[in-house]
Amino acid sequence: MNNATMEEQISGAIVRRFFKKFESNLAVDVAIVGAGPSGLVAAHDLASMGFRVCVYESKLAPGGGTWGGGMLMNEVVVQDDAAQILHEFGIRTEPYGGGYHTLDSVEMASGLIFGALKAGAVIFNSVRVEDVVIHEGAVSGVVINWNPVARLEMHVDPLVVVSRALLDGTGHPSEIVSKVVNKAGMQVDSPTGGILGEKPMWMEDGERTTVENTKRLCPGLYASGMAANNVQGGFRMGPIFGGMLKSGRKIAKIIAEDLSK
Ligand code: 48F
Repeated sequence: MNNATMEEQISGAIVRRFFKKFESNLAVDVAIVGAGPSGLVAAHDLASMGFRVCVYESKLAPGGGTWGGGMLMNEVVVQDDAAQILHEFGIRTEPYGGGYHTLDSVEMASGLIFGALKAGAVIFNSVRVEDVVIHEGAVSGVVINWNPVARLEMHVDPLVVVSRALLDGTGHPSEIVSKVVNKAGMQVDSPTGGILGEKPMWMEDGERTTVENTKRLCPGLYASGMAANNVQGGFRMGPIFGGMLKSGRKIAKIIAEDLSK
């Protein structure tokens, strides 16, 4: 090692440390798909409670729909009661009046990511969850591959990580629940047993139902944020983020209770 060139040392450091991180997370308590605001709050809360938490994010930059504020104007709005969750991450907000706070979207995205990591969650970015593992009627893990492999449609087999709980935080498409319903043919806890699909814009109702719709869907599977709303047929709410933060907090509590039984 001492005689190694700088090039060997740097490459070796990255490869060894990455594979150490990867290998120690082949079986986790909670696998979270999607590093949007709801997934990141859930990751932070569950890791803070001592659970082994891995987040898989298909994009290079975690943060989901946070970065762009509203129509690329990089300010975010949250309700007064949700601002407290951001303050716990050390993220600053400014009272706006009318029951709302505003904050910088870049501070929100970076603060949520850093908060989840500092709490002990591990984030694998550029990794796409392409399928789920089912063992005897229970959702039991994720099938993962590099997102560039998926985007280039390369014929490359994936790897698998087993989980005690799997959270769909994939936002509007609820991709993971879709695999469970449409590919595995399983029923989930919704009015039809399937995915009702998101309704158009109604901010107030969408914010309320996002939190109400956040729940365990079947053994081993949970949904938060817009994924939860899509499954239960809730309205979309656009650039107001309090419901996402509260949804992440709610699902972390539900998962923690289930895993502690
Ligand atoms: O959509 P997203 O930000 O999730 P969220 O927590 O928050 C929704 C809000 O951002 C916004 C809104 C607020 O009012 O309506 O839309 O519900 O983040 C979802 C993340 O999941 C990733 C995706 O790249 C995004 O960063 N993702 C989606 N499918 C996969 C995935 C997949 N199969 N594997 C890995 N990551």
